[in-house]
Order: sequence, then structure tokens, then C-alpha cells
Amino acid sequence: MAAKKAKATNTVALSKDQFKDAIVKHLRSTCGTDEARANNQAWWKATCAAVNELVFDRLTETSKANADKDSRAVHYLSLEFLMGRLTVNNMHNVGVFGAARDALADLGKDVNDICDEEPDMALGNGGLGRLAACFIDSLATLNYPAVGYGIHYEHGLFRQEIQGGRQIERPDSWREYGNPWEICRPESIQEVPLYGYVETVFGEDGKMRKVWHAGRQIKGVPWDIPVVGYEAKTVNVLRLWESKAADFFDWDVFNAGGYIDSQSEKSQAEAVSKVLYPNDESEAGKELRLIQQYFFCACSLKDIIRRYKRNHSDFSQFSKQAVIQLNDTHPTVAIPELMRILIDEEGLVWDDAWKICTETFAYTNHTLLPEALEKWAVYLFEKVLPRHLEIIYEINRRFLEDEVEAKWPGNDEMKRHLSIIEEGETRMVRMAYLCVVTCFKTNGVAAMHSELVKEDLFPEFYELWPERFVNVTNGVTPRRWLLACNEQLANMYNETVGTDWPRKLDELKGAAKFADDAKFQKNFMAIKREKKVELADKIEELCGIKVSPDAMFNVLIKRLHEYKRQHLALLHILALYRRLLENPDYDMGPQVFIFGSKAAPGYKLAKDIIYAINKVADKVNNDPRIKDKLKVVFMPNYRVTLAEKLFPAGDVSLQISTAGYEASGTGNMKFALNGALTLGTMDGANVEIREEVGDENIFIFGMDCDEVKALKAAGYNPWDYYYGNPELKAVLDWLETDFFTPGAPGELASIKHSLLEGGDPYLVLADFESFTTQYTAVDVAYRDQKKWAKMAIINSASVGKFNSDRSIEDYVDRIWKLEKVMPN
Ligand code: H2P
Repeated sequence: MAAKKAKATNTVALSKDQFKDAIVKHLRSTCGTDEARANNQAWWKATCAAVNELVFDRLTETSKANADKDSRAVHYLSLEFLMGRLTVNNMHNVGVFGAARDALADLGKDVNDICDEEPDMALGNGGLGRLAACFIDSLATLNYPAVGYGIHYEHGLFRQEIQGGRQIERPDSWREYGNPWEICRPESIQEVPLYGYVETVFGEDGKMRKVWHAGRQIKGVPWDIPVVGYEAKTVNVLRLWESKAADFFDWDVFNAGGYIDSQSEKSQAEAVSKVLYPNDESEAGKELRLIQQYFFCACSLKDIIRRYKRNHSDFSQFSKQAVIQLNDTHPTVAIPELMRILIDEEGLVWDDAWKICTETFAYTNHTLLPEALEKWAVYLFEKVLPRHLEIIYEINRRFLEDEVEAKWPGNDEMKRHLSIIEEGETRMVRMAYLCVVTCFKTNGVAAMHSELVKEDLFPEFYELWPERFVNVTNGVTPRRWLLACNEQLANMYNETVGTDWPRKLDELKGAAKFADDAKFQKNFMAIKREKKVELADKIEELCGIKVSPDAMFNVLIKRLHEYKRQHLALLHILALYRRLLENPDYDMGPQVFIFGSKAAPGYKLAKDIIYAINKVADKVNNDPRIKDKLKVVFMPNYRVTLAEKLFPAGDVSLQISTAGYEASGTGNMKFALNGALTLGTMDGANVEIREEVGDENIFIFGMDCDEVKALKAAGYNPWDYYYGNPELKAVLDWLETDFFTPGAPGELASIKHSLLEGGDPYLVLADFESFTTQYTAVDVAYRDQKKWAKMAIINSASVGKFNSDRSIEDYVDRIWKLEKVMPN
């Protein structure tokens, strides 16, 4: 089906001609060039400047309205904001996408080519950071006062290259040549102290005070990214802090010829915002990461307090005006920092300061994995943040002596168990405990996960304060994940259910009644095919692999981690390949498996899995015996921009984590919205997707959470599965040969070893048989295209619940209690 032109779904803010004039004007006045000489980079910047004429106006109006009304606001503290590109999104949200596209076309430019100039803002790692980006989009769309706070990393998540099948990490430079969306705000620079020692002093009134004599200061420079609400008057701000040396460099040293020395303080200070997730295997890396966390929390709190003080002379209203959401434990150090400011700098007594903290902070937990629950060595805290450690000790003392003692009198074992300080060879601060002890709400990110947070992660805390634990199921913004990335389907929905769905995603339900309609099915599947053709072209361009858009596209895109079980999909691919080699007429429809994933640089097995996928791909894709029935693709440098091409093109959405391990997932929601069927476990938000789309429109396999727990409790032995299933044994043994790595046997063996000698911690082998069996059912279903179309339509039309606007309304209702300031 030919791509219909996207119609602007909201009020047109500028006509095509006005937009054209604005672009031409900005080519000259902003970019210092003209239509004849400009390259695409200049066209892109001029286009952004034209959009910004509208954006910046609304930004100013929003901040004025918030200040005038002295409104309560949420401050979303997150180490990650995975924004991706902003141009198309912002054009849609201010209602000028159609005008911009047509204006550029008149000027001889293609909107896609121009927007392709924009680098991704990859200031995040995976679902957690992308969730933060969806949330600030929804907050602005719903006209809620909100500020996102994070770090202005010079380099975001690494750029992934694949060389000889292996992941190579390269620096990502998203703002090397300037970024038209950000505004530097030197007027709001903050100073951040570090290191040093704490002195106890007595004032003239005889009262004891603590004074932190910092050993160093660094400077936080704020950069504001406007966050444009869809069809809304609100433009909120994402404020990202860049670290700089407090004194630019030492003039005296410089003048005396010490050019290098004079720069050292500068480069040390700048290291703080240099990269997202510095490798923290070394001590220096750990220290840098703790400093990063403190740096952005300290800057953000000072900023919040500065704004608060404009209208208030004491702190009695603070928790009424400000709610601070801690996105995972990364910003936990904000808690002792606020205590420190209130007590040491503002002169409040402990109880008053503590009351404010317990009414201001709320915490979102995103994972149950013990390794992801942060702990910091006490000695590190003592070195970098000595006063904060004292405060944490005092919080802990009061918690144990008052609350734990009252609930479990005389139970020292319980005190040890719940202490914020973990005893052991190296004493550690348990950041998650500090969050739960302080925050007025702790939430999980999907219904099942929130239950596990109460039952398994924090059961005693839940016993103490059941009212503090709530669930807010994640969501995704339909503006980016349907309207902007799947123009064709968006237009089809505009014609079917009207144009309100990008806000009210439930309206898509209206399309479900056409699920049986032959013409609707045909159009729906034609769009899916068109998106698959686009993806197939991209695959050929990036990987040199030809895939047929008529094959079933199985897509597994997410951070690489053993619990997400990319290697389970790999074992299944090996089984299919084996079946095809043994029987060239083996009955299966053509299938393509598409992976996109980055592995943490220090995570060896994850990198081995990427290597294995690529080696298997090399072999399978070039084996004429299997007659193109099976293809395997690993797309390099998976990021938001690539995701925007992958989600609309997927037929099967692989969500195959071990039940109980994936907190929610959000890719599962994006796939279903774009008409892919889930093949997944009863984990995270898959459970709720199943509730929405119906059991007959989803493929569930494997053990559920209780079965996983029971098997582990009974003593899981992966060898039983290895010896019990000849196909599984054969594919695992295959990994040890040099079949996929000619001349280098054993190169893929680490995967087998982790699953056998390593104990298979995520029960890959236990779920293998169920997975392959269910995959056969998926293949059979796909070959009945009419039935498949119906199921795909029902999926897409039924996932309105997973609109991030709904998540935000839940946060507002259950936690934040905000009011809208700008009119709708
Ligand atoms: C994490 C969880 C996901 C969850 C997401 C957002 C940490 O993301 O694992 O289950 O959906 O947060 O709450 P990820 O694994 O993609 O980095």
C-alpha cells in the first residue's frame, strides 16, 4: 500500500508557507548560510530553529505560569533519559509535522533525510531510561508541572560496532557539532562540594552544629531540553547538569608555564559528566560513579530549593510544593543531601527535617535482581561524602531503635537483617533500604512485579508499612511509538477511530470490531508488509543480509542479559537449523530472527552471546541447503532510532525472560501496539498484556513464577534437561565444535558451560522444550494469514492501557497529587 501522507493530527500552528519562510530565515540568520549552499546539517538546524520558535514561546509561558501559581511539581530524578531524536517528535507535538514536511518538500528536501541528521540522545541504557523519556513526554502532554533532572553526559551509551562478530564499543558523541534543542542556563549554575571532613562546632547559643569542610568543589552547569506536550500548551524542562571545574583553570600555574597542571583540575571535574556508566570495576570507577550520583542530586536539590525560596521564607510548605521521584536507587543520595541542607544549612532540627524528607521522596523500584540493587562501601562514602555517612548512620539508628524495636522487640537478628548498613568484611550502605525507610511510597512497575517487591524483596518493610507500597504499571508514549514511527498505521487509525487516539489510546478499541473484516485485515497486513520492506532494506544496508518481507519476522530487541535469555532464542534457532539440515523438507514457514542488543562492556558472557549470534548467523545465512527458510540478523548499534524501525516491522515479539525476573518490559507494549504477537513467559507486563488482548491472542510458554521458585527450591539440575532432551543436547554440544567458528573450536563454548557447569541460573534449559513447542504453534498460526491478521489487529487495538499517560495519571493519583497548571 502506498504511504499516505500523514495528516497533521492537531491544530496547525504554522502553515506550510510560514514554515518555509521560517526555515529559509533560519538558514541565514541561525546557520549563516543559504538555500544554495546549505548542507543537510544546516537544513536540519534551520528546521529545528523554526520549530523552536513555537517551542520556546510555550516554554517561557509554562515556566511563568508555574511560578505565578506557585504550583506543586514533580521532580523526576534519573541517571538516564533515553530520549532518542527529538525533531520529528517535537514537530508532531507542536502540530507542525505536516507543514514542515511539505515546506521542506517545496524547498527540494525530504523530511526524512533532514531528520536523519540528528544524532540520538542516547543518555540511557535500556527500558529504565526510555521509560523516563516517555514519562516526561506524558507529563507535558497532560499539562502537569514537572522537571526531569539528570546528567548532561558528554558521551551517552557507547556506539556499538560489530567486527568479526564481536561487539566493539566506540564513544558516542551526540552533541559534537552542537544540539539545537538545548539551552545553557549559566544563571542557574550550582556549586557541589566533595571530600573533606566534618567538624563539630558549638554556636554561641551552646547548640552543636556540624560543618562539612569540603576538600573540593565542582560546578554544575544546567542545560535545558524543552519537553513538548502533545497538542498541549505545556513545554516542561529536562534539566541536565554538566560538570565543570569551579575555577576554570589556575591562571598562576598557567602563566608560570605549568600548562598541563593547570588543566588537571579541569579535566578531573569534567570527568564527572563525561560518560554514562563509567566502568565501575575499578575503585576509581566506583568513586566516579558515586560522585556522578551525588553531583546531579546536589545540583537538582539546590535548584529545587532555589525555586521554592522565591515564594517561601521557611520550609513548612516544602513537601506540599515539591515531590521528588527517585528513579531506581541511583539518586538515593538525594535523601541524606536534603537532610544535610535542612539541618546544617537551614538550621532545622532533625525531626522537622526528617518529616520533610519522608513527605517529599518517593521511590520506583525497577528490578529484583540482587546485583542491580545498589550498595556502596561505607569507606567510599566516608571519603567522598563524610557528612552524608553520618546522616545515614543516624537515620539507621533511629529506624532500628524506634521502628524495628517497636515491631520486633529484642530481635537483634531482625535489626541486622533490616539495617541500612550491611555488616561484613566490607561494610556497605544498602541504598534500596534507605529509600524504603524514607520514602512515603515505593512502587513497582507492573502488577506482578509490585507483588514480588512486597513479598520477596521487602517483606518486613511491607509488614511495617503496608500502605507505602503501590503499583504503577509502565507505559509508552503513543506519540513516538505509533504516531511518529508508524505513519501508515497511524493514518489508518485516524480514518477508523478518529484522531484522538494519540492521547486517548483506549479509542483504538474501536478498531477491534474490524478485526474480522477482510478489507481491514488486508490494509492492516499491507502496512505491516510495508514496514517489513523498509526494515529489510535497512538490514541489507547495515548488515548486507537479504531477507524476505514475506518471512515471519521474529524480533528480540533489548539490553543483553542472561535473564532476558537471548541465548534461549539462539538455542531454538540452532534447533530449527538442525531440523532443516536433517530434513530439508522440514515443515516450517520462512522465518527471520532479528536481534538488537548492547552488552555491558565488562559482561563477558553477554558479549559471547552476541558473538555466537553473529557466528550462527554467518553460517545459517550462507547455507544453500536450507533454501532461505531461516535467516538470522544481528543489527548493530541498537538504539531508539533503530527501534523506531523495528517495532512496526515485527510479527513476533519475543519477551522470553525467566518468570519473576523482568520487572515489566516496555518493548512488549510497543510491539503489541504495532500489531506484533507476543511469544512470552508469564513475566512482568506480559501478564497484563495477556489480560488485555486475551489468552487466544498471545503465545505463552514456560514456567510461571511459582514454578520457577519451586524448581529452584527443589534443586534445579540443568544436566537433567541436557540428558533428557536429545535435541537440546545436540545443539549445546554443537557450540563446542568448530562448526560455526571454523578452525577455532570452543569459541562458543562459554554459553554451554554457563548453562551446565554454571548451573543455568535463569533456567534456560528448563524452558527450552516448552519454547520450541510453542514456536511451532506460532509458525502454524502465522501461515494462516487471515487468522494472524485478526490476532494482530486485536493486539494493536487492545493495548490502550499501556499508554504512558495512564501511568502518569496513576502516579498523580497514587503518589504525586499534582494539579494541572496550563489549560488543556
Ligand atoms: C528495567 C527493567 C524493565 C522495566 C524498565 C522500566 C530496569 O529496564 O528491567 O523490566 O520495564 O526498567 O521500568 P531494562 O532492563 O530494559 O534496562
